[in-house]
Amino acid sequence: MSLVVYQNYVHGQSLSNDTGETFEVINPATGEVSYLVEVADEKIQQAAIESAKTGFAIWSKMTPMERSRILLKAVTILRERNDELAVIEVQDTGKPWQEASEVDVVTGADSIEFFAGLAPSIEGNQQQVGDDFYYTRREPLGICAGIGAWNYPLQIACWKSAPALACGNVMIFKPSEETPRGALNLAEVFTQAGAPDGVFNVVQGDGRVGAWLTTHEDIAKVSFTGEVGTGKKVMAAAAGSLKQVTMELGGKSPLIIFNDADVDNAVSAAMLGNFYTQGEVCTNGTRVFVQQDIYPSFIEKLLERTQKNIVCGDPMDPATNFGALISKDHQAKVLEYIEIGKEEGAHLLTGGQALRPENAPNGFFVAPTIFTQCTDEMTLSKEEIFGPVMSVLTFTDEDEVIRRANDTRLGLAAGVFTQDITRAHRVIHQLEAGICWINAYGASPAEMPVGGYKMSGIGRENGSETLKAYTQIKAVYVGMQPLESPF
Ligand code: TXE
Repeated sequence: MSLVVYQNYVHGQSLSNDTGETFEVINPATGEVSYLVEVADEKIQQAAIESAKTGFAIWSKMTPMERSRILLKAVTILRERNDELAVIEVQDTGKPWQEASEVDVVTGADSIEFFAGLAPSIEGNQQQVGDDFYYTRREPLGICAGIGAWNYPLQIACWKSAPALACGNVMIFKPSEETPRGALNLAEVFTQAGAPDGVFNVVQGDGRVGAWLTTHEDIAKVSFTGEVGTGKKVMAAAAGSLKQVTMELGGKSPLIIFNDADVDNAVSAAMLGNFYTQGEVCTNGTRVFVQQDIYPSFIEKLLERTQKNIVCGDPMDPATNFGALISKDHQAKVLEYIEIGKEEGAHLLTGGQALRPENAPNGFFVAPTIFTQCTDEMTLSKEEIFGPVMSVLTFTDEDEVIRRANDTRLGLAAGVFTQDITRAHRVIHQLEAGICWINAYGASPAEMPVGGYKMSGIGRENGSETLKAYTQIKAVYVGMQPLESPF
């Protein structure tokens, strides 16, 4: 049976490339090729830029209310198509249906809804300076590029396009080559909602197409989600044309459990922060610091719930809550980290092996894995693994754990569990991280700005703060008197 071939999305429709070059997309739960996708070649790239210019000329002249109405129509369509779109996220990512049907489309739509609501509130200001005065206008940047990672394909496309389009910009978006379809679906939804052609174009391909987006002169800004190493390349390339950048990068975030924490809650956080989306979440709390006295009960409950409550298998089975890793290569990378952990002396408490569930025998699965007796110097404690591998460390006092938690060039997220409210805030205020939770972990509502400190990122997504990244301020000075001049 011949495979379906998906294309690039330019000017409100699919557009075929000239070279005929395609790449395969694998379903991580079956190991089989799902479909092919045409690469954005020279023709597509040029067409995408011309289309974006045409779209911008119309979209940026619409009123914020008109843009808001179209974005809200897109939200309605996304929510109506929730389940159909969630299935595609499962097939592309290997994540459980349980998650995709509840989180991926919902949180993408939430972000578009949030920024659609803010669009009409964008305003400048005016001040008198004697008889003269000045006023400011917040104007769009123009063409923005979005480059997505593969763990939340549709959500990332929504989170990047929402503020950009709300402010009157247009976007050319490149999804990860591992998960191309979510962005194509979003493009169709924007068109169905009434967005003018060229407002949201989708170009397909790997880092080469991504690199093109970061260097093209007509692109004003790049919003990137991915690894730190790639983020550095993106930022360096963007410097050539002084593009603005938003960087949503990786992390190796601390989750700190104090002696007085509610142990069941703390175990929930550790499992959510390491096994949800089979560990492929950038904000994961993969360094779990447990204070000495609570350690025995914490470990006992953690092991019991990990061995009893995790259902690994066919991600489309509603009972599955733990899916396949994105690719065979990624599965091998995670297994390699597990071997390194053993060699460096960490104690493997549970997991550590590839899995072959009966209902998905050919998928790329790795067992939920917990290492204890970890030290700060171990590779497991220093490098982002981006898989279901939890590193448990112990600590004695508050100052020690804060110092150790901050002892990294990364700074994406952090969590603190304690019933002592002053300690919770005192500690979280000292942690060098941009996305923090107290007695919670992972929640990321559209209202909350998210992004990293240090090497984990630049700028924010979601939250009203993010609007500022998608407009530029023009100041206009108005002379009310004859102009004085010494000449
Ligand atoms: O990243 P990659 P992946 C991070 C997560 C992990 C990574 C996993 O922590 O580190 O993303 O995603 C394109 N110029 N986050 O493996 O390999 C590539 O084609 C331009 C953080 O996808 O960096 C893909 O589309 N683009 C995040 C994208 O970059 C290039 C939440 C990412 O690829 C390129 C989710 C180049 N030279 C995941 N090379 C957060 N902080 O919110 C590759 N690409």
